[in-house]
Amino acid sequence: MMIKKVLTVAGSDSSGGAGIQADLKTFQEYGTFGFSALTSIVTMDPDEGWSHTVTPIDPQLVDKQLKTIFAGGALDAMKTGMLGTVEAIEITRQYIDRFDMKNIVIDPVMACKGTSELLQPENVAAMIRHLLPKATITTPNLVEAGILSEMGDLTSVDQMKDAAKKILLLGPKAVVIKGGHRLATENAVDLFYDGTEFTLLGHKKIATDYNHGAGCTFAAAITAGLAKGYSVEKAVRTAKNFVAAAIENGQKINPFLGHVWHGAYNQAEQRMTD
Ligand code: PXL
Repeated sequence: MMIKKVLTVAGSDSSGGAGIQADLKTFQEYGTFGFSALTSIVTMDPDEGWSHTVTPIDPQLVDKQLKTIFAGGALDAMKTGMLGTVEAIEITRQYIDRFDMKNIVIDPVMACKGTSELLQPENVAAMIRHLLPKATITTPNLVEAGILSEMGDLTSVDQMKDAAKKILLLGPKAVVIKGGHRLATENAVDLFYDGTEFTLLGHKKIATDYNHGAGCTFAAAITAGLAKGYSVEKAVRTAKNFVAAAIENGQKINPFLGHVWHGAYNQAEQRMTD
C-alpha cells in the first residue's frame, strides 16, 4: 500500500511542541508521510520572560514551498494552523482548488498559548473567507469558537452547541469545539457536530501544566486519521485518545513551559498499525 501523504501549512514553534513540529511528529506517529509549508516562525525569548515574536514568511516563499510539495499531485489530507499573512491564505486556497484537495482540517489558530495577542484580524477574516468553506472539519478551542460564532465567551455546553451551528454556516462540513480545561465541567468535554447530531466527547481532566502543543497535535492527528481513510468521527475520537496520552505524558522542556509528548500513544502500546 502506498504511504499516505499529509501536509501541514503552519508556523514553526521554535520551542518544538506546537506548530509544524507537533504536526510532523504526529503524522509520523500515525505512520503517514508528512510535508510542511512554513508560514511563519515563532520565537520565544528566555531573557524577556518568554515573550513571543511571530515572524511571517514571505508569501512568495509559501507559494514555492507548496509548488514543491504538490509536485507529485494531490495529497491524501492537509491541515492549516498559524497562517502568517492574508496572501499566504489566498495562495493556500489556490492549491486546494488546483489540486481538488479533500480531507482538509482547518485549525483556526488565533493566538499562542501564554500570549493574549490575537493574530492579525485580517488573517482571521481571510481564513473564514478562503479556508473554512473548504474544511472537512475545523477545530476551534472555546475562545476561537466564541470568535468564529460571534458569540463571545462560551461558558456552557448549550452555548457550545449554538456556536457549533453558527460555525457550520461558515462552510465546514463538521466542527469539533474543544471545551478542554477552559470549560467549568468535571470532565474535559469536546463537542462534535456535523450538521446532523451533537456528540459529546468526554475525557477526565488531566492535571498538568505541560500541555503546550495539545491543540496542534489534536488537529494533526485528525488530519492523519482522515488520510488513512477514517470517518470524520472516528478520526476525531482516535485523535482525542492520542492527544490525551500526549498530555498525560507531558514533558517539562525548559523553565518556562512543558510540552505534550507526541510519542506517548505508541509508547502506551497502542501502535497506529491499521
Ligand atoms: O498553539 C498555537 C500555536 C500554533 N502554531 C505555532 C505556535 C503556537 C503556539 O506557540 O508557536 C507555530
